[in-house]
Amino acid sequence: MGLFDQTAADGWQPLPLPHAELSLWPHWLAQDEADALLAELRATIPWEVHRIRIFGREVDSPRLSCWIGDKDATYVYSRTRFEPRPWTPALAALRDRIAQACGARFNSVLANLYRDGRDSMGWHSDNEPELGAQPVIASLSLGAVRRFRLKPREEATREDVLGIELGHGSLLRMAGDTQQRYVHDLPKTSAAVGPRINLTFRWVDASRR
Ligand SMILES: O=C(O)CCC(=O)C(=O)O
Ligand SMILES: [Mn+2]
Repeated sequence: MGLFDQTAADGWQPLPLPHAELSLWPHWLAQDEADALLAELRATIPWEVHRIRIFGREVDSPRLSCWIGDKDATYVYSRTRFEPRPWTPALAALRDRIAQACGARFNSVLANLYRDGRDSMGWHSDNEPELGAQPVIASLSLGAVRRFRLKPREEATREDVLGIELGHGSLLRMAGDTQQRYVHDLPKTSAAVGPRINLTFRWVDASRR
C-alpha cells in the first residue's frame, strides 16, 4: 500500500487546507468511462433511503444511499448500524484502482445518489471511531457538478469556508487531520442540475468501536 507520493506525472492537485490534507484529481476518470460508470451504478446499486438523526429526531436522509463492503465492515452511522451489501465486480475493480491512486486500502464504500439539486448532505465529518483518527477517504464524483464545502470545526467565518466544485470523474482525497479539524457538506442548489453519484471509499475497523 505504501506512501502517498504526489509526482508531477499524476493529476493530484493539493488544496489549501491548514492542518489538514486534501488533494483533488479533477479528471481522474476519462469522460466516456465516467459516463459508463454513472449509468451502470445508477441502474445496479440497490438505492435506499437511510434514516438519520438530526437534533435527536430521526428523519429520511435527503438523498439515496447504499453501504457496500466486506462482510465485517459494519458501520454505525447516525446511531444506525449498517451491514454492508456485497461488492459488485465493477465496484471491487474501482476500489482497487482508487486504492492505488490514493496509496491506501479500502474495505467499504458509501454510495450516495443526489437525484437533483434538492438532494443534499448537511455539515458533518467522517469521524466515527471505526474509521480511526486519521482516515484516508477517497471520494469519487460522477454526474452533475456540485459544490462541496469544508469549514473548520470551530470558529469558522465565511472566509474560512473552502468550496470545491466536484465534477464528473473527479477524485478527492481527504487524509491527515481533515476529519478531526473540519466538517464538510454538500448544499442544495436552486440550479437545474441532473443526478450525481458520489462514492466515498473508507477503511472500517469494527473492533475500534
Ligand atoms: O457527496 C459528497 O461529495 C460528499 C458525501 C459525504 O460527505 C459522505 O457521504 O460522507
Ligand atoms: Mn462525509
